[in-house]
Amino acid sequence: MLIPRRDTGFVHPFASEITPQAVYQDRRRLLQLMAGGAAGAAVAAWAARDALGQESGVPRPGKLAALPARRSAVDGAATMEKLTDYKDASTYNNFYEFGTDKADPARNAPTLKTRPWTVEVEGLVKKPGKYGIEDLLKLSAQEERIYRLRCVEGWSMVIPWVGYSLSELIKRVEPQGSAKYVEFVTLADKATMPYVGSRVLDWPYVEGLRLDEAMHPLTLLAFGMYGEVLPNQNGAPVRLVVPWKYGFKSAKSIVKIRFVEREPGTAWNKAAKQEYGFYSNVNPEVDHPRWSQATERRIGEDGLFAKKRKTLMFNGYGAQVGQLYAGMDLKKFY
Ligand SMILES: Nc1nc2c(c(=O)[nH]1)N[C@H]1C(S)=C(S)[C@@H](COP(=O)(O)O)O[C@H]1N2
Ligand SMILES: [Mo]
Repeated sequence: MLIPRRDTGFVHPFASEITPQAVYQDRRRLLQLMAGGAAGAAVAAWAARDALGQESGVPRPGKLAALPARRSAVDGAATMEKLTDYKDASTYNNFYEFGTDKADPARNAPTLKTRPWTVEVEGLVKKPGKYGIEDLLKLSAQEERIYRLRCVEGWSMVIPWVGYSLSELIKRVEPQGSAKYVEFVTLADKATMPYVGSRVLDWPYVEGLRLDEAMHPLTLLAFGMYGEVLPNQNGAPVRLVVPWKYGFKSAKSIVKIRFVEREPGTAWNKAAKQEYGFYSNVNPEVDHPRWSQATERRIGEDGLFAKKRKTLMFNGYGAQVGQLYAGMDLKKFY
């Protein structure tokens, strides 16, 4: 992300292992029709999907463990957009612990050990604690949310994530009145992450949100995508997805959630302060110092030389999150 890169095209090292995503798309469409278009109705979507799969003899989308979820009412904007192919979403990644090239995470992340896994909740909360990943998974009902993910580099994807609102966890741990920010610390394990220790970033990779941003129902604690547990390269076993902010705010492979009083230092802010601010809201009107943020390329859909699409304010989630920033100068707080 520090170096403006020209796109070198897509690499699909594991293409042969992944069944066509079209199958998934078709079933979703069918289920939407079956649900009478009632977005958010608690349809047993995944049960139905599996049944459909059995009937038609079509294999499941990938080969990771299924993570059943019901359709959510909160995703909104991107729900009816064409989903990014699973193979693109899982082979075109940013996960610098595994390398800086888009194809590196898929190649190198198989070494990541996602079990056992503990997420520690600490800092200014009444009920700090350690959550084993299995308990964290079951803390609230899993929902499927279709969110856009827009990278600061100028590309975007539309992904059906599986998880629940981070607010479910936050409510349980009862933040103290003095807690104003939430810090997300991710794994930095030299033994399994080849680039930890390299000078490209300060490790561990840390992200942060204001407490009200973290409490917003759109902020998703994600455990899966496309109906399955997350592939390692997408941040297994648990990551954040903050759909109205640039992709880098969505910290992967989280090990600590810490409640603090002051704005935490974050990985990209520390690496290049003048380029990556704390807020990092998707904002087509605020250029990155070295390139424009006015347009984006939808991965897998637009083609390398096709016309780019216009980037939407707050990545299209303005109606839901705009009020969080009322009265703030978003050119100053970028
Ligand atoms: N721990 C960690 N989390 C991370 C990153 C990273 O390098 N390390 N990269 C971020 C960036 S820049 C983006 S765009 C998204 C990419 O998520 P994806 O690979 O699932 O599309 O993850 C974010 N989370
Ligand atoms: Mo990014």
